[in-house]
Amino acid sequence: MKKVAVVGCTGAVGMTMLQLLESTDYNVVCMASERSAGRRLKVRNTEHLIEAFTVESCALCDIVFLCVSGDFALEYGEHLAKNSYVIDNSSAFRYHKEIPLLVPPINGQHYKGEKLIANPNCSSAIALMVLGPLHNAFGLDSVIISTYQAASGAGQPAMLELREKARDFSDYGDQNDSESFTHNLAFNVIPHVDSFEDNGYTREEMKVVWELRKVLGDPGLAISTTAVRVPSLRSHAESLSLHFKQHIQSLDQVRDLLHAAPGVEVVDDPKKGAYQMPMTSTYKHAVEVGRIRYNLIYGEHGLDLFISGDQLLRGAALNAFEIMQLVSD
Ligand code: 2RA
Repeated sequence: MKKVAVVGCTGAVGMTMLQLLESTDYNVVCMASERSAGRRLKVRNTEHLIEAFTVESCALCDIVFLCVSGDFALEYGEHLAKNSYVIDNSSAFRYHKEIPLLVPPINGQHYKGEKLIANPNCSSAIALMVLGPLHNAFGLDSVIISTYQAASGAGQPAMLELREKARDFSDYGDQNDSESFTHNLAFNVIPHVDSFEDNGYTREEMKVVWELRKVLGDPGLAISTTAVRVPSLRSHAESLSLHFKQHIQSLDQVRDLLHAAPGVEVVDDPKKGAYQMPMTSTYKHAVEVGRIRYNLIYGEHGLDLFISGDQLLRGAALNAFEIMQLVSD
């Protein structure tokens, strides 16, 4: 039986990973800081005893999921990968040339057996499920993405804060009263996710640029992004404006192609109110896609679409879980 460690098991992504592992027969070891060691963690029907993280305990595991900070991953990731497969959810290794950044249904075929593997940022992972098949079919020329990102991306305390602020909200007087965001998120949208870079884009926006290029294997792909935090709880939504090298014969061709793509669910009957929303994509394994139309500028060489995917599942833990299945094969 394979032994799997989840390091950072008390965080939102770590707990989602434990839920996914519950349906497997893997022997799961929960690890966290000394502070949490000895506590019991109940995830659905299973109670786990939390152990303190140690390099020695990880070395006894076949696979180690790192759901921890980038600094922690940088300190231990390469060392742990001497004994185990290490799947790192932080951004620490994503942009290293020799370390694979995997979204298994999109670029899993290029995996060459490396022991340290990076899991992408959530908004990239969600977009790539839809962009991959479209790129293969029509050849992407340029991509413009606007994201609508849920509180869960900022962690478990941020989700709690949003719930509390939404319940307690009374007026617009207290805008800066937040511990998890730069401003109060309840009844608000904030065009600021992660820190600002010198080029005026946030690091979250640049992550999407770098990661799409790496996963699609197209370093010159033209991409621009705007990342916005919105008061949804755990599903991101994204607007995609795409320009293709090839002509698209019909929108039904696009719907059929996306319908056949793994991990994608087409929801596209807008006049009947059937489109993708955080409300409907939450807890789903698939990314919802719809509002499929020709782009008004690029005509039959362009598409506009809207997508939504569960940030903790499709955007993080489920992708890491699929990497685990890939390395276990
Ligand atoms: C966020 N992308 O939504 C981050 C989480 N990985 O803040």
